[in-house]
Amino acid sequence: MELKLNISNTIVNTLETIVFFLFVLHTFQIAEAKIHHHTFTIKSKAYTRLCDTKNILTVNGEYPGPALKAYRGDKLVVNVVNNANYNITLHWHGARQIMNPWSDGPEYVTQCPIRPGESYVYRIDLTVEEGTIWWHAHSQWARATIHGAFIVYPKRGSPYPFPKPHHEIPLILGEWWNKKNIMDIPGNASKSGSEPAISDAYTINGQPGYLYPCSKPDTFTITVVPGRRYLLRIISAVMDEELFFAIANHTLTVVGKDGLYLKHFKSNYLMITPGQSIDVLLHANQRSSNYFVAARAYSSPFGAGFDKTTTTAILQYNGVSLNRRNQLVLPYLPPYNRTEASTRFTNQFRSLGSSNHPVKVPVKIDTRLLYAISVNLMNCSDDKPCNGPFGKRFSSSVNNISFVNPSIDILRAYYRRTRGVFQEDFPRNPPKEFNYTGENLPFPTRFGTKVVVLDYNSSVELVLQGTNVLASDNHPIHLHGYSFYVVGSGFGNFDRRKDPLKYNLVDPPEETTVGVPPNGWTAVRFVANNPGVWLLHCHIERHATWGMNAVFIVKDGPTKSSRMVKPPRDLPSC
Ligand SMILES: *[C@@H]1O[C@H](CO)[C@@H](O)[C@H](O)[C@H]1NC(C)=O
Ligand SMILES: *[C@@H]1O[C@H](CO)[C@@H](O)[C@H](O)[C@H]1NC(C)=O
Ligand SMILES: *[C@@H]1O[C@H](CO)[C@@H](O)[C@H](O)[C@H]1NC(C)=O
Ligand SMILES: *[C@@H]1O[C@H](CO)[C@@H](O)[C@H](O)[C@H]1NC(C)=O
Ligand SMILES: *[C@@H]1O[C@H](CO)[C@@H](O)[C@H](O)[C@H]1NC(C)=O
Ligand SMILES: *[C@@H]1O[C@H](CO)[C@@H](O)[C@H](O)[C@H]1NC(C)=O
Ligand SMILES: *[C@@H]1O[C@H](CO)[C@@H](O)[C@H](O)[C@H]1NC(C)=O
Ligand SMILES: *[C@@H]1O[C@H](CO)[C@@H](O)[C@H](O)[C@H]1NC(C)=O
Ligand SMILES: [Cu+2]
Repeated sequence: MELKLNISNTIVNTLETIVFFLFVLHTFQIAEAKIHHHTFTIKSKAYTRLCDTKNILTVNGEYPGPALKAYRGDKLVVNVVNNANYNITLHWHGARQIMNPWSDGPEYVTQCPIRPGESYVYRIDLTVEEGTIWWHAHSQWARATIHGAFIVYPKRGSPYPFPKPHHEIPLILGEWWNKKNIMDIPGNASKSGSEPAISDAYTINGQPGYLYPCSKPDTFTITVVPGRRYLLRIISAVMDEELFFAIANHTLTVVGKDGLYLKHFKSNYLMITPGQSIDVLLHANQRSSNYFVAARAYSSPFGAGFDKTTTTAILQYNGVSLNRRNQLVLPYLPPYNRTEASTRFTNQFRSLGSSNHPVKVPVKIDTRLLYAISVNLMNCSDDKPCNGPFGKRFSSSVNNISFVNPSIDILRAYYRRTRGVFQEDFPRNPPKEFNYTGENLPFPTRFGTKVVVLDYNSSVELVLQGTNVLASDNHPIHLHGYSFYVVGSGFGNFDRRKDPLKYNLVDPPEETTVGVPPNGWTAVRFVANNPGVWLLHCHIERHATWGMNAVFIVKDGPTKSSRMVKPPRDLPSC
């Protein structure tokens, strides 16, 4: 914010005026939202991890990328300049982009990619978001290294709904592939039909950590003063796995998720899916020492390969040197496949429901959707070999449709009424009812670019039904343009008669990325009051790459303030 106060030079010297000036400055800061301008330059830069030096895509040469910080009510203008050799788009994960899908980012859904040498200006208006969200690339697998924290403080002058922390520390969880160009991974996998390369390490703020000789000296360290409370803003930018996360000897107090507050609860560990952010308070109330912060996979599908490594950071009490190495002990983390531990953790989420953060769960539903989500296998063709299980190729689907990117973005085609880019007949229920969690289910799926069109203000209940096609898995489903209330969740097939009786309509958590339990279901509700084209997808990158995506078109409302804004002039073309 630029302060344009016309105070003449002649009076500045008196104390009174200075006091007056400070007063004005102070009230201005409370009253006025700020517009933040940033330039993000995408470029390739050499980084060394696990003793391997290679070029990765970065924003402004940083990995993880720069943190954005703003207050609720502020606006951001981010000029993204693509100086890399790949098509890129950016997504502001958890930002609602009210009436402005043009800045949302998923390639071929809301925009054509920013090509090498070109640029595009994203505009983000923070109206309801508050807490930790993040930003990341939404094109190919560029998200692996192009990502960063996006911190939204309460409105200027408003407090947190918890004791003010002494300090805040973003912890970005990531994934690292040694000796591989990450951007080649999906293409190689598609060529063979097999699963994408498994990573070599997970990372905390870019470092695999203390258990790796080549990362050890650079292990991320959180330094704390005994007795103080710290706000850890934990973001999972991981590509392909849910993680369990814990800090040795410390109990964590969970206070928020996905940029929305939760009723506080204590836990010794977290389960965080790709796409989620979880805010926790850490009380430095243990013996002055060094403690491991650690994370490793929660992988539920039977027989699937995954990265079994552990990433670490160090929690260091002020002044305690690290050479007393024998004191470093790993925290307890549940076994890799312990779904029970995941469920026990996530079942504790509840909306805060304070006057500043009211619960507004839709109770009268007029649009009911049931989406079955599956990992499938396909037959091969001459140009598409089959090196997947049973001599087939991997694919994945929502209601038996494996999403195919169109050649121009759906938003532009919708706005300009261009025909032939997408069809409006995406099935609102699985085309065939079957025992979704049964054994020996058929694998095939079909391809398409289909959408569900929702009337403005529809009151939607969407049930996400996990299936046991090929293998069940926890699928973190993310909806763009909205947050939703998670009103229910369970194992087995969703029962339309019995399960709604057990819904939480009082204080269900509001989220933007929800983990649908393996062989289970999750019911979410939202009011379709944000017109535009919005992607719904699994945040496990390989599943999205295989087609686990769906799209909503939400029609404009009747008034000027309920209509999508016009496309910006610099919108990239295909
Ligand atoms: C992709 O395949 C090529 C050719 O087989 C290989 O040289 C390269 O290492 C692979 N890259 C990745 C990321 O798997
Ligand atoms: C951490 O907890 C373990 C197990 O309860 C205990 O043995 C150890 O002494 C604790 N470490 C510190 C530094 O207090
Ligand atoms: C988890 O893994 C253990 C050890 O591999 C195995 O014995 C157990 O059956 C698995 N549990 C589930 C639920 O898959
Ligand atoms: C896929 O291959 C199987 C085995 O060869 C065959 O029975 C089936 O008809 C094929 N399906 C399609 C859709 O081509
Ligand atoms: C679905 O299959 C599972 C696993 O075989 C079985 O336990 C369950 O009873 C079946 N449900 C129905 C409704 O048939
Ligand atoms: C999915 O579509 C394929 C191809 O049309 C079909 O063979 C299969 O039976 C369908 N599966 C389900 C569960 O609807
Ligand atoms: C949309 O719903 C809200 C809340 O129920 C209501 O205030 C508003 O008038 C509705 N708008 C339209 C166009 O129906
Ligand atoms: C980059 O995007 C343009 C526009 O959609 C497209 O024509 C081109 O094929 C893309 N390039 C790559 C390497 O995907
Ligand atoms: Cu998935």
